[in-house]
Amino acid sequence: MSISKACKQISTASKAFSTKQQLMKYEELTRLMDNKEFHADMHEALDHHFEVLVMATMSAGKSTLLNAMLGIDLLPSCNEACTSIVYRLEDQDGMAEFQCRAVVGETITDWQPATLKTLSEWNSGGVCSLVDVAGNMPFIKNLGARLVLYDTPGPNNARDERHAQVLRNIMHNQEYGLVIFMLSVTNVSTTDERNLLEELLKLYKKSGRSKKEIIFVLNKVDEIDEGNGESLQLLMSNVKSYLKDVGFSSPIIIPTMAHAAKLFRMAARGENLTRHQRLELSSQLDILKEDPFRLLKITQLDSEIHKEINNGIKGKGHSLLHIPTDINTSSSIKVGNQVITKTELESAVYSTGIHTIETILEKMICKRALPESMKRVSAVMRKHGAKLLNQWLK
Ligand SMILES: Nc1nc2c(ncn2[C@@H]2O[C@H](COP(=O)(O)OP(=O)(O)O)[C@@H](O)[C@H]2O)c(=O)[nH]1
Ligand SMILES: [Mg+2]
Repeated sequence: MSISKACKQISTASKAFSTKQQLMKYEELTRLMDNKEFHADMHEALDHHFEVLVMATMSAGKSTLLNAMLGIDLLPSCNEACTSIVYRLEDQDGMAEFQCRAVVGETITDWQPATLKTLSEWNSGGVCSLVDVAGNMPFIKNLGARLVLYDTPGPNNARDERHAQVLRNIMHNQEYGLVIFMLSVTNVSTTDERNLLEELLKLYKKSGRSKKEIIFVLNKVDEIDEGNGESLQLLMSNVKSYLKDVGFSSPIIIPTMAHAAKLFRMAARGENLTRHQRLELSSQLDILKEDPFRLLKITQLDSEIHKEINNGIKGKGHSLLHIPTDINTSSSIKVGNQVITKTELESAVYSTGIHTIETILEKMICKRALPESMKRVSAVMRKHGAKLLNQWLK
């Protein structure tokens, strides 16, 4: 037989084989689509979470950071011991508004629209132990699992020791993939904080967990007055030495301005800001304009994230604002009497460090939770005899 004839025959045979394979996969697929049990199993397999515990001593800015990620003022925050219960925030892409429900004793209330007022009442009411909040965190993509963030009380409230119990309970009993430990520029290395860090370290050592599953956020860096001889760079290196001294050998430290980030995003959404908030927003914008790369310069990041933030600050990044469609047509936003361009507001958000945290979270979900999700899907395929589709998935 000539070579060209043989090649033709091989090609026809392999086409027939691949058509047969396609057909078999198709049959597997249609069989699964008709199977209700498969649907339920698959739904459960995909219902996978990546849980993140946000912890710190009181007033470091935990609730503010989470509000900045939500883009609205939802979780109660104030300049004293404020959060007294645990808030579980679940990112559900596609939800139009935030919903909440409370665990009261053995019962769970119905879902209802979440507002700062309701959540504050539940926080101070003293009857519920956990509040569930679900909604779309518009700045984080759930690539492989849904992100769940826990806002916790600081353990050092001298007036109410239940705050410490609530934190310890979740810290020791909940399964989580990452801890965001917040430090505040205005209150770093206190005895309470060191005790909490040591407790966390002990827990990680005991359970054999990697310290890479902790990121440190140094918040309130806007409080550093570099014009007045204070140095953010020096503070960062002192904080690094302090964490190393506690036992965290190579800590990842992200400097942030959570409060400013929250205000910028609230302004973009067209939320009503108080006079005080408008003044704060305007002065933060001015300070950031002076040196937008201030935080980026002192943050150790992998080059990809570095590049992305760099571009964002230059106005070339994707939007970090959630602007309602009715005001989205204009290139600027009015805040009181001030007109701010969207580009200006966007690059300011990039400069606050919030996006750095969001990007790290997205990457972690993808790296840690996605392979787990795929394993679960694969197990469902095996259970239902979908051999070909399972191979294809791998
Ligand atoms: N200057 C400044 N204040 C902040 C920042 N983030 C939070 N705060 C303020 O710190 C106080 C405590 O914040 P909160 O979020 O309630 O802290 P939590 O107890 O850790 O949840 C509030 O008055 C916030 O407005 C920030 O980045 N800069
Ligand atoms: Mg709080």
